[in-house]
Amino acid sequence: MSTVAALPFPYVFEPARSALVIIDMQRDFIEPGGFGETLGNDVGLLAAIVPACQRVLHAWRAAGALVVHTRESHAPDLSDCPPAKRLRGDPSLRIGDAGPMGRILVRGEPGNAIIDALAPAPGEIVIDKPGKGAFHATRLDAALRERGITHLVFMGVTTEVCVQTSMREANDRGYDCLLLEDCTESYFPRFKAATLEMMHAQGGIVGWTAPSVGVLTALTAVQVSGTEWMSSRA
Ligand code: TIU
Repeated sequence: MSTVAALPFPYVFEPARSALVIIDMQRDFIEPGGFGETLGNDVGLLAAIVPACQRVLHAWRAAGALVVHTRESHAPDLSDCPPAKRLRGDPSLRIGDAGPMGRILVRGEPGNAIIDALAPAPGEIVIDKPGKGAFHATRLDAALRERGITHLVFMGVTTEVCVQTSMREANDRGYDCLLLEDCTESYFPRFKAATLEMMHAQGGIVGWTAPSVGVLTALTAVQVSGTEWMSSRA
């Protein structure tokens, strides 16, 4: 068992039963010309968390524990994009329109890729999700249960949209969730702060939050044998 100093109290996890879930670290949200910018956001803020995310990803991989990446994305024919999502608001380009990095939020387009610094490695799970939450209309829950995963450590963007939605979905499904404070970001700093606070309020009503250093320290002592989460792979 590993223990991390966290709010509202220490987070205890077994790396062999835990997954690192990296939410939507895609060019569409982090680089100019993508979905985030079409919504009117300053995407500059988000790139600042990449080094901290990289440190955790490398440590998690070195420990041999499971990594999950998600991408917010839609099929090229937009059959999985509800009109309510495509038509909402007044973006400069809508989902499916051609932008400087290809069609906005469409699977396989350059802008939809995970940024190079956090690119998935062979054997890691990649989930394409049409919604904000990682569990809605995806195989994520089944993939985690097949591998005996009970604890999820979250990183990614944006804190109050896809990260918060995914962590709430996970909490309702019975996972113990930790959000790494320096590995998540919002276009709105006050929304990030409010989200962290509301996650761990009321005795951890949604889960825990902590700086990543505790997880890095805990992982230095860990080597998952490779027979645990991998053993139930199809
Ligand atoms: N707009 C915004 O803050 N986020 C999203 O649309 N998606 C994710 O958070 N990934």
